[in-house]
Amino acid sequence: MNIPTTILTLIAGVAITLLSLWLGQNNHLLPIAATDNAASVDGLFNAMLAISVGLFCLVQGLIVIAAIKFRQRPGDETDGPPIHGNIPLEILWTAIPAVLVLGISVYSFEIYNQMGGLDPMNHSGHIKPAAQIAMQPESMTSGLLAASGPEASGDAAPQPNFAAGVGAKPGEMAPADMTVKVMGLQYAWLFTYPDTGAISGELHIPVGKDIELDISAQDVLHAFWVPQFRLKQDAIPGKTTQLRFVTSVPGTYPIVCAELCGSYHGAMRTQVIVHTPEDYELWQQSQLALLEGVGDPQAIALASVSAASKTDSEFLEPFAEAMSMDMTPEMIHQIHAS
Ligand SMILES: [Cu+2]
Repeated sequence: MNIPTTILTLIAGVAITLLSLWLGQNNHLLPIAATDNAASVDGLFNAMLAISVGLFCLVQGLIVIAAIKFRQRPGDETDGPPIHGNIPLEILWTAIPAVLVLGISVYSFEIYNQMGGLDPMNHSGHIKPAAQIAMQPESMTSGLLAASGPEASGDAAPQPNFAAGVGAKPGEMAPADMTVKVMGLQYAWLFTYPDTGAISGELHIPVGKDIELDISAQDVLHAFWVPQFRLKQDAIPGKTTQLRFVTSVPGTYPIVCAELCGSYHGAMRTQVIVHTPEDYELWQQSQLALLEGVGDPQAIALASVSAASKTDSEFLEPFAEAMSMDMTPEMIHQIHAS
């Protein structure tokens, strides 16, 4: 049996290509895709994975073949041939990665642009003068911000000054179906719904609607991340950033802070509940009912989610219970002190 090397190489090439393309489409590495823009992000990921699988098989395959074929035979004490370079080969292995990297860059750039990440109309995210803030009729967060100064206000006037519009398409900045103000603070997320005045520690949105999140931070940098939405946006004190998206699958998904923001950063998690329209209606009614007779909904919501109103032991206790550890407050105190 004597198959020419060219045929073997061809067969190997076809096999590696097929394997790469198949794994690129069938890797199941990403969580459920719950927004309309997720498909394009997944397309990019799958394309990069296919290329990576192909390169991995090629490089590792060549190493294994070379290790077997060119191993030292018994009794062979000679040196290998003195090879000093191979210009065509070097050009080839520089050109191929260069083309790949350029291609992936253009592809990523295009998707980021589709999602509104490069929208120049939205690029004036500057800090507002304090006087302007003071004149804002509804400064949703003014009570929260007493300690951090007026520039940290997350207000979104009709003429927004967003830093970026990831999730929005350039030229399609028509008003969203629904806007929610998102405030990151050590160590919680706070969601304000301007249409009802409701405030919650979890994000509730209806499926299929064009949602705008106006994101800001009260104290330090945070990052609002929902893996299932394939969206992540910085929460910056003194600056409003934006996410714009349409969800496609009802469900409950985690919201994760993706920026190391302090000692309990790892606990800065909540969830987004994507409701069916009927469920969302019910939730909204329940919030309106709650709001009646409540003096300061913001204070109540804040107290329920914020570490600021708790001692360290109080804050850590639920986590200690979750780890089924027999922790006394003294032990928790010691952990924190060390
Ligand atoms: Cu955080």
